[in-house]
Amino acid sequence: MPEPFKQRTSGVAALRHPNSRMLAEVAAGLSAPQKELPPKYFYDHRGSELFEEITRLPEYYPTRAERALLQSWMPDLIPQLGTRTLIELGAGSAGKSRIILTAMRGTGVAGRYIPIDVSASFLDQTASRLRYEYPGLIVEPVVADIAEDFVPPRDVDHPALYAFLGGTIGNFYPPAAIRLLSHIRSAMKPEDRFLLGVDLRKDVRRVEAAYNDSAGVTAEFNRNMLLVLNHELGADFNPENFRHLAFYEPVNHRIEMHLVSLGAQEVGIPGIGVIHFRDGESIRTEVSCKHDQGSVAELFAAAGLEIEFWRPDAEALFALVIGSLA
Ligand code: AVJ
Repeated sequence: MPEPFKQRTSGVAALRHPNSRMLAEVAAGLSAPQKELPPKYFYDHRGSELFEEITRLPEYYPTRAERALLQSWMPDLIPQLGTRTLIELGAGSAGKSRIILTAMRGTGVAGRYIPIDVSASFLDQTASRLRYEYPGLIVEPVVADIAEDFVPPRDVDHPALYAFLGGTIGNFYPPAAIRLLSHIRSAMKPEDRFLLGVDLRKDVRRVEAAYNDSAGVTAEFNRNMLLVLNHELGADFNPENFRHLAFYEPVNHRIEMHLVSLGAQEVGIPGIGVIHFRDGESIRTEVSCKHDQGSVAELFAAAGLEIEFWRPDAEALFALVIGSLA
């Protein structure tokens, strides 16, 4: 069984310390006036499990809404596009990818599936399960950080479908979102398509409830990032000393998740030093930007893409978008 291909990190420093990129990002983020950590660090094995749990919460509508859209649309869309390769960014456990893969199998093509994720352990599990469930499907997982300079895989069978689902584009500040879309666009041939899942702007209470679930899973997911820093960098965060905060920021149309320091405290991170927290000071751990057709059209236009189909669900909670070369 092939090992997932590891995208090489550039620079000499990256070779000296396996976590040097993480160390540099954490150092930069925690020295900013608004302390900030990249949301990709939620997803160690435990974090990926907690996210799976979030997707099953009654308050967390995006996953169910997106799944229903995929189920109603892919059986028609995939034969229409003639998709032969599915390249999925941030594949996770590939629950939703199965809907697309099943539609591909229905058209009689053997097909290739290239799941790309930061979490190697989840990817390995997913790849072996899918090889078993879809005999003949070629599964070629890639471990890569799509938030970095992401190089889309070449040598795929066309027409290819690049999928970025779950509303994860919302975790990217607009300039970074445009960079990522541009990278995808640069790999696309005219017959290829881009499938994007976006969470839509809606009633603020509905959105805020999705990030403040009553079972406290999102709070645990948020605090798990501190455990990731402890494991990966030898930091000495006590997650109990931080509380979960998630709110809608209407100017930029986004949810912000923070970890708020309970009291003044100091945290040591080897290679960085001592980080001071004032009482009530926060680390922003995630933004989750919410969109409408206009905001997606703007991102697409800036990346050389255009909207071919815009399909929201009946409640306008979530939308699937098909992009093609502009
Ligand atoms: C998987 C990135 C789309 O932003 O809604 C869920 C992650 N954060 N609850 C999102 C998340 C808090 C999720 N994405």
